[in-house]
Amino acid sequence: MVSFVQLLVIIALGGYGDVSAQPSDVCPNGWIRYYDSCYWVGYEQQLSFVEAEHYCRQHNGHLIHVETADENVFIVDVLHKTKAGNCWVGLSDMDTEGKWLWYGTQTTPEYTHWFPGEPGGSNNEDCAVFAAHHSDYSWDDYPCSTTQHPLCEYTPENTGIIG
Ligand SMILES: [Ca+2]
Ligand SMILES: [Ca+2]
Repeated sequence: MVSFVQLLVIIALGGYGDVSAQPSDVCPNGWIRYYDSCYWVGYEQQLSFVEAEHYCRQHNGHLIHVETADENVFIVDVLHKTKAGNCWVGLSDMDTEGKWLWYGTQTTPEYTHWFPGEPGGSNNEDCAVFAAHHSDYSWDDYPCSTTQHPLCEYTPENTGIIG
């Protein structure tokens, strides 16, 4: 056990890294923290996929890359609580039909949460959304030119290190 005084010293020295860092220390105002990332849902914006990515980059982020089931569960919980409409997932097969890649890094997803039967839209539907009409916001492929809410992810450097 760490005594209260020891804990104060540890906090004062920043010795506990992530543990002593509160979300407000790491994420920009209004962004939500989950592990090493910060998230922002553009509830006021409805943008095409590329416009949405641009919007996120203006805020030092990118459209969300969902690496794990835990990350999906976390963000879906946020979408449920806020009754969000469709939001873009930063996942696209616009370069090669059927080859879905995280946009920007062009990496192959290890985790996806497609609705059963999706993606099914062929060449017309090359961008992924958290689909609000599915009870668990599982993913559908939509035309990239449709307008949906941006859902940005930002990973601060030196997460948890203060000063
Ligand atoms: Ca992520
Ligand atoms: Ca497609």
